[in-house]
Amino acid sequence: MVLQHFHQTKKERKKRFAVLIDPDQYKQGYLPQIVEQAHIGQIDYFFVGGSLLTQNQIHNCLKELKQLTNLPVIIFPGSPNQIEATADAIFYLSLISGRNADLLIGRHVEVAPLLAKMDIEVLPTGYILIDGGQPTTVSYISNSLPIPKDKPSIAMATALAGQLLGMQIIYLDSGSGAKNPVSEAMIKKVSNNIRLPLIVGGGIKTPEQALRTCEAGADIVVAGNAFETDPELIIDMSQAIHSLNSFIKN
Ligand code: 1GP
Repeated sequence: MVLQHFHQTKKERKKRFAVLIDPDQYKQGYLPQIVEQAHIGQIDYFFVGGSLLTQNQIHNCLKELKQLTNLPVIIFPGSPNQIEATADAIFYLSLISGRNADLLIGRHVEVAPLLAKMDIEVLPTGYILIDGGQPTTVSYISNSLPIPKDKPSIAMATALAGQLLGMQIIYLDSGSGAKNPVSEAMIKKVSNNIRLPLIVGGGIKTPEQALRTCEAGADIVVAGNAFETDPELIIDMSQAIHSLNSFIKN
């Protein structure tokens, strides 16, 4: 079970790495290359999805990915049409940094009966969008205001509210392709105040940034954009993140 693995990660103070695959990048020969690097680098999870998909490839992408790997594949959905039973789990994302009712609860109501019948693990997730220095697809498409990057207290209060509402995971994101990743001060403030597994992503382009993200308190780091031009970076980033695990005593 994915959620159990996330909670165990937090409990044991381990660090995990997820590679995000954008189904719009999917074409013949794309996945084997990414998966090979991911296996060599011993990543922990694949996330699949995007805030706006234009190529109608998520079905084919997930099907091929499941054939290529035994690692957990988790849908990171931008909209209800990204729900597929082929994945192991799906983030049930509530955009708690925004005030767009549709993304707080509306779409969830629409898909709940479908999800309840599907054989897929549903991960109740408080999704918090942080200003990454310029508008991203997710900030535009979600029609919501990201939390200012220099306001860690707002991020902390938002994450705590998510925890009190019973969400099981907090996802801090500056959006795919963001200019700046979430700041260490903000990650620290959030992770010091919650007991839930914390996923952090958006604009992480180097192993050093990934390492700093973990050191600041992220339990799981996610990156995707940077690998579209340089798949081999997956190995270096994964090694940087996992290097911390040897120093962590249970
Ligand atoms: C997006 O956090 C993820 O939700 C990954 O961002 O594609 O910028 O690595 P990048």
